[in-house]
Amino acid sequence: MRCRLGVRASNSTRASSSPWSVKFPNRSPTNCAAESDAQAQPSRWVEPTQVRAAHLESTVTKVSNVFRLPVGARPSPQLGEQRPLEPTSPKRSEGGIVAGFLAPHPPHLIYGENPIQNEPRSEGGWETLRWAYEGVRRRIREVYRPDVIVVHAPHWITMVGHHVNCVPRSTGVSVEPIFPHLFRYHYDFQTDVELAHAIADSAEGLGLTVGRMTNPRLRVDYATIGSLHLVNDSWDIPVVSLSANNNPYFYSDAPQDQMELLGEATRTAIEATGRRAIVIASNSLSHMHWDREPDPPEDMSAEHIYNQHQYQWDMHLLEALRSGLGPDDLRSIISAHIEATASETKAGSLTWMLSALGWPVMPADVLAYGTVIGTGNGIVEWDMGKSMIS
Ligand code: 2X7
Ligand code: FE2
Repeated sequence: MRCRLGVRASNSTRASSSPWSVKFPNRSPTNCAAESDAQAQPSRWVEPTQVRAAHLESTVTKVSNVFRLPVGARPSPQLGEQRPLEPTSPKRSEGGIVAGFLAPHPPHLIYGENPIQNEPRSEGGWETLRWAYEGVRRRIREVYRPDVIVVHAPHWITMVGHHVNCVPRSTGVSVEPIFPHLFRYHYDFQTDVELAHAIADSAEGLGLTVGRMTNPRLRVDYATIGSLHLVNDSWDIPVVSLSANNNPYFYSDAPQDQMELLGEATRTAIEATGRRAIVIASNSLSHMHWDREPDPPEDMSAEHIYNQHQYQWDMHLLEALRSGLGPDDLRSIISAHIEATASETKAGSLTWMLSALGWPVMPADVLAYGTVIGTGNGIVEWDMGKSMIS
């Protein structure tokens, strides 16, 4: 599991040229979904700072070579700089949910892109997934032009209830706890606070336990930040972010009913407030993955799906989505896929999104599929305009 990367770094590899220099022939299978980020630290856990120090030591030359800059002179994001909030295009009159995306968040995709907001630097990698996200960004900017992006993410894990980020402006550094050498992202975004409270009210009205997160110092998780960056790297559209309640995360066979209710509550609130919204589910698919990292991490000769079983199940699920199956079929395929692949969708983001869209019986567009450290990742679009036409 991802956590083990940190464990192994502490022993055999720290003194070598990279903290994770063990090559893939030695890699062993694992399933990070069995341990959530929020719990079960491995007993020989290495402090991220130790890992970072070791990594920085070994990558200083690489960073300065790539950018031809003296160490320390690398450009950094202008933190604290207030940006205007206007959407990129005028508000359209029609409200409601105009599109949904399955928008997985592997930190490697941001690392591979080298955006200014992320501290680590790479030689690229995972291009086909990243290029598909470029298309998503264009469609959001030019076609959907939403007032708000509502995101549900599996790594903001809340122990009691479903939480809604109600902080008007969130700023900080989001760090991937297992991959701090890949993802240290400086974020700064605005929340649509009115819609956030409307979703919370509506979810409470449906009997869900709800929390309203108002602490501006809470560090926003990397799945929320990762997916939001990937769909809108200019951060000029307000956001509402929802947590993953721990229950569906811990029990892979737990019913996803609460996610369905949360989806309904989201839709009701969006319609009641007249927002033009897109909803994004920040979920990878099959979730078995390697626990050794190549050097460099973006060595694409080491990247492939964990096994054929995972691949076939991912294809089965994607085929079901692109065939436009009805809700009952989709529910049972999603659940079987979770069981078969330890899919990250067990955190509920996909179910929440489909429910928010009203379980549309329409073919979804699979824009890309690719693996990241062996996990399956599909970028999928539901254009609700199309569903109204057909
Ligand atoms: O959180 C993740 C993930 N969902 C997939 C791949 C790699 C890392 O982190
Ligand atoms: Fe994840």
